[in-house]
Amino acid sequence: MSESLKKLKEVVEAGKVNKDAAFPPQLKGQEGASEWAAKCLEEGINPQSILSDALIPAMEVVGKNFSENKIFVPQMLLSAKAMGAAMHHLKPFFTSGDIKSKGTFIMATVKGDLHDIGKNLVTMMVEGSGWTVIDLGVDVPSEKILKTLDENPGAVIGLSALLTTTMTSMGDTVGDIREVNKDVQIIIGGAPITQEFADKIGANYYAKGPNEAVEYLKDFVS
Ligand code: B1M
Repeated sequence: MSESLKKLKEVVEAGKVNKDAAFPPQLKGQEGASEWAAKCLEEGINPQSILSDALIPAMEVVGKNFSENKIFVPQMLLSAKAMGAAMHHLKPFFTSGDIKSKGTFIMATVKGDLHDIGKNLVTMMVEGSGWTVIDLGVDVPSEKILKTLDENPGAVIGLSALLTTTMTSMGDTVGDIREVNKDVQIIIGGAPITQEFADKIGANYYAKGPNEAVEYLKDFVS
């Protein structure tokens, strides 16, 4: 792995957002995720490799450290911020899609869930594949999704959940949507989600990652 990719992974794990960031104190004045991501791109490293070889593995380490009580919520949040700062540089590479929109995709992290990194990745990739994406953000109640669907008939819905507790909320959201609209395509994803769960709650498809979501959407180009 290149030295810059290694450094990027390290600073995301450490929660070092950029050079000016005061945290962590031992890295004061040193370059952070923003600078190292820019450097990786300057060196010609493929944006997909920056994502899958440095950023996603860094968040896996962060999750493991959190589970083992080696770090706590504030550190996890700073790592998420650092990942966001790096993704800011990658976004143009993932969103330079076709000019004519292939359709509308409504994306949300379900009610009660504040995790948005995976959602943002799906948003970027789907947008980059030529869809118009309406990103409703995190902690989104079903009413908001239904209102947006009403304003955008024919749209496909994407839902993300990262917590076992918010899987219930995802089930409720899909139930609320199905009460009003039996036919809308609903794609779900997130670390605890499975196809079995998708079948159980009445979603059409479980996408393991953004690429699976993009592939599935190919069948619904308007
Ligand atoms: Co939270 N958190 N967190 N967290 N967090 C996890 C999820 C956890 C596994 C950590 C752990 O214990 N090991 C654990 C959940 C345990 C469980 O439920 N089984 C956990 C917990 C417990 C919590 C809190 C409850 C902690 C607390 O307060 N005590 C709390 C809950 C807050 C809430 O949501 N109400 C909490 C808070 C936070 C922060 C706010 C500090 C921060 C999020 C900041 C942010 O997102 N802006 C945070 C973080 C960063 C994590 C970890 C470390 C990283 C998540 C992440 O961004 N991963 C996470 C541990 C881990 O995942 N290893 C953890 C990288 C991202 C690219 O992956 O989101 O899985 P992911 O997305 C993937 C796929 O899942 C998929 O594509 C993406 C790319 O491959 N995907 C889709 C996702 N959505 C999709 C939708 C699709 C298709 C694919 O189609 C529609």
